[in-house]
Amino acid sequence: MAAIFGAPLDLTESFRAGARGGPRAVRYMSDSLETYSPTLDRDLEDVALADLGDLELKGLSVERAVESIAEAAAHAASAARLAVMLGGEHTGSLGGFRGIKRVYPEAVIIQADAHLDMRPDYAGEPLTHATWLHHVGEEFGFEHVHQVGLRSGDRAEWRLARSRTAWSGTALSLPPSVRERIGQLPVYVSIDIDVLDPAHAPGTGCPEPGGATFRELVEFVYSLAGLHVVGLDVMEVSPELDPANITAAAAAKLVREAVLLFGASGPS
Ligand SMILES: [Mn+2]
Repeated sequence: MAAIFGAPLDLTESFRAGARGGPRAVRYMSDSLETYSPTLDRDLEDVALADLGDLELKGLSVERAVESIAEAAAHAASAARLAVMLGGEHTGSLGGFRGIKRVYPEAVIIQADAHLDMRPDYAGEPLTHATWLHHVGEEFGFEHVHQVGLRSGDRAEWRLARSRTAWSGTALSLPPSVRERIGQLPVYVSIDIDVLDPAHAPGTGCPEPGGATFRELVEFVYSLAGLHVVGLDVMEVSPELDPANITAAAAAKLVREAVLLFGASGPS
């Protein structure tokens, strides 16, 4: 079983806003998808799927909104084998991981992102989509942080990532030794859609050239089969920047494959 909720957070974008429209756009584009995945030979019709709707975050401070997301993520992870969050700006993933930690205290995080998101603050603001992972590190330990697909950050972020995290790499893959250390610990996967090349995901606040194709990203998700993935998010879809909805289509298909891979009962 999988439980999905939307977190249309859009308070701290550093460049272009619009991620509040992400959950709605991803649901809309999911209508064009088949329920059957030929790669996985599984069908959504065989998976119990609960859509818990979108959180009402309007008018909340970023701290209150993140806490509200944490409650929703904990609820979803308690109710289902897989909790899925549709963003919304990436700051919401601090709430997503907090909520997962309440249900699975041993959980680790794997972030797929163009950006390190490890600044201690951004333009004087402590909690933004450029700093949320620093908060994760401070609250839960940087040794629980794994990052892939990286290609943008300032010098201090790279230094912090290289010296303190379990893994921070430019490739969209985890080395076998890192994967072995994760073992069967519960895993939260956080996907910033900007890990994709802007050609594959133009609708996002901070596009960063030199990224992955959709096929490479979905192959990365498939490569996580065998890990105990209990939570997943797809963040930073900003549909107003992408009238063709390429970005939301990519996010919707990623979610379908993840739900079929990690949310189906039986061995995964
Ligand atoms: Mn990013």
